Amino acid sequence: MTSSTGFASACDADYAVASCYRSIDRDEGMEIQRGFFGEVPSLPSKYFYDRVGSELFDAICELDEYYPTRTEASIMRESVDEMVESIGPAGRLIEYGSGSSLKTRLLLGYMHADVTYVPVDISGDYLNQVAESLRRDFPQRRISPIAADFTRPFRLRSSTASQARDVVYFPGSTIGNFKPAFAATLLSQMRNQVGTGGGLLIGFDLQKDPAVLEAAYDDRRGITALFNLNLLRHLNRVAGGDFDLEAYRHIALYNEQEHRIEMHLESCREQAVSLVGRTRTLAKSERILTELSHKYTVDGFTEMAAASGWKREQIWTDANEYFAVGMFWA
Ligand code: AVI
Repeated sequence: MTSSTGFASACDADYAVASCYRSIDRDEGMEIQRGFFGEVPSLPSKYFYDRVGSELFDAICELDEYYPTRTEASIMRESVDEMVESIGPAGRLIEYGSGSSLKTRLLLGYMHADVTYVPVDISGDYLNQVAESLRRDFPQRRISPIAADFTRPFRLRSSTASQARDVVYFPGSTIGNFKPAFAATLLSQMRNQVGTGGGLLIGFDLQKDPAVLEAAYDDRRGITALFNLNLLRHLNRVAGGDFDLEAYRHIALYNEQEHRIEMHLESCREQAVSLVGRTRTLAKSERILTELSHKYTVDGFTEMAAASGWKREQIWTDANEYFAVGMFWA
């Protein structure tokens, strides 16, 4: 295992076996440092997703309280015909942060046989495994994975099908995990990638009763708490941290002004913590911000998309109006 920062030397010896993810690079080390040693300590949410964190996230998706996954799945099942018709004969379906590509299987089953599926994910090994399994299950489809961190600009190969358009698929309300200014940057990046005439099929979570939201991010079984704490364990392994996992408490609160869930880890005592080669002291009850999850209105999201060059074509929601899937054109 190599690292340009030398943080890897502080990792557990079993890292290579225990995680299918790579170690951090210099930019990531700087990003961690800026957040954790800033005035209000924060940690990048992407470190939730090592192997244990991905399994915990799968468990979250099954929780009674966590409505987004099943609600989006039901919207997709209900309206997949309309979505596929609206997409038309796309040349490529490009999925940002494809992970297990589970949600895409439904779409792929219905889409035109000539479509090329381009899953984009940071975890190259996992991406290739998923691509192999998709090739077995959809032998007529071309599967063309790209290992990339979609939060940074990356290059798509140029399309071989000159007539057909490219469509970005971004399900799961992951867009909500970015501050609106960065969400708008990502939407512009997608718009530039597909060019004029390209499309965007995107899932986003809607504003609702704060009690429903807080329960979704602070479930009775404590799975979300484990998911939150696992971020510290992951950073202990890849960024030379020495967080004591017993000394933090999971907090999830809805910020009504900013329309977002904020997840924190609250320090149960005063303690010194080392990370990326530096040390800071956390006071008793001081909180580390670990995740934001923005909730939109359909009009608010449409406005943000319009400012990034997207015109709304259609929005599908569930009966409670908890979640939305939108089709937009460039
Ligand atoms: C991945 N993302 C859309 C989830 C969300 O709802 O914001 C992450 C999550 N965090 C806690 N529970 C789920």
